[in-house]
Amino acid sequence: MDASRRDFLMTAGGIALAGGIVGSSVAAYGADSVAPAPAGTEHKLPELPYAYDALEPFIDTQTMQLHHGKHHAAYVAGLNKAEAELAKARAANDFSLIQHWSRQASFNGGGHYLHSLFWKVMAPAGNGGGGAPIGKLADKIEQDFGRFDAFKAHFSAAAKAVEGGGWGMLHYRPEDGKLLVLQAENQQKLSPWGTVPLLAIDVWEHAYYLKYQNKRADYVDAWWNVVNWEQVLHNYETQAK
Ligand code: MN3
Repeated sequence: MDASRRDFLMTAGGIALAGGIVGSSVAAYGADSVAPAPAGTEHKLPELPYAYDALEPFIDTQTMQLHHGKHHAAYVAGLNKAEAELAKARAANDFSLIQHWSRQASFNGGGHYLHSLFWKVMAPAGNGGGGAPIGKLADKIEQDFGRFDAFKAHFSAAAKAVEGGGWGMLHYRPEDGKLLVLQAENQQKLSPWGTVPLLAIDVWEHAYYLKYQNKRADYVDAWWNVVNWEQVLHNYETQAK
């Protein structure tokens, strides 16, 4: 549809709506305007960069299987569903469920994004995982947090204190080039605009309960053994140019 035709239909629809004579979206827009929605992005579950048992003993195999194969997969499916429903809503000009699908897109989109980051910032202990920050990131952490131990204590405390399901995170803020320790509740709440996650730990119970039960603090403390600092450095260098 060209722009003038679309403008005409939008105007006609607007007039019809204003006049209160619209029985359906088809009536407002004309039957020929209810076209299939443009194809959206098909989000896919990324493969783990290691085997399910690679993070043992700190993160157990069954937790990894369920977390990646079931939980993350469900966020991907939920995001695809939400975006498809929003496209359908536009095509039909029926926004009666806009609140629901907007929330679903945010929640599942946040889940897909953060889990994709989470898998990448971990590696088998002693084989890419553990140790301390390296390179420019090590310098930057000292600059912004005083020393690595202070950063680690801050990050761990934030992760342990998240209320309900959520995340402990390190973000980079391009505006002033600062690193920030933040929390996220669920998959998407409490993070400010304009900052980029570099490192994240999932502290939803599904991330640790099989092995650690209610002892989230033990899981957070153990998790440092599998942090892939090479990847976190890469994430930082990608953002801080
Ligand atoms: Mn999770």
